[in-house]
Amino acid sequence: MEKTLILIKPNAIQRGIMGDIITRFERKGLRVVGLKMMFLDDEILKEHYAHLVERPFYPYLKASMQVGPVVACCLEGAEVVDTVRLMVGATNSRKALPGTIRGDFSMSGEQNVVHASDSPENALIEIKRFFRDEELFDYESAVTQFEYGGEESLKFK
Ligand code: IDP
Ligand code: MG
Repeated sequence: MEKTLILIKPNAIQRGIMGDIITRFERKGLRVVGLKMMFLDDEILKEHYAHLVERPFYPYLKASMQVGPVVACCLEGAEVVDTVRLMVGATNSRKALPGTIRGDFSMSGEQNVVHASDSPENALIEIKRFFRDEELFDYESAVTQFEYGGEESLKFK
């Protein structure tokens, strides 16, 4: 099944809401297949935010991502990239709809608690950026038959 990459940002860890964020994804029925805490160095951040390094706010973004550790999380599910982007909400948390993670947990456009991959292509690249193969776990779930219909189980293998 499709996978996506989440980063729980340092601001969320400092504020003590990483558990709430992971719980949202678990409750939705997404499977956690990789999870680790790490510090991000200059190199990985430059790569991860390559589309933003020239923007005036990049130094602030960089500092905010290095002020403490992040938790990297790989989630699996049918069409999970799009589903998670919907759950996360708009980049500017003040515009993110109530019910989304940013809409419920943040007031900032920068300190917006989570990163989520924006396309299946980028998800593959980002998962490789943050996880080695042996850090991802392929395991059976006892409840898959209650999470997806029979036709979906065949379609989204
Ligand atoms: P996304 O996280 O919703 O995919 P991107 O445009 O990829 O949004 O931006 C990456 C991150 O850079 C955002 O999550 C946010 O932390 C920060 N960022 C984006 N735009 C701004 C801005 O205009 N001011 C300050 N920080 C920004
Ligand atoms: Mg982005």
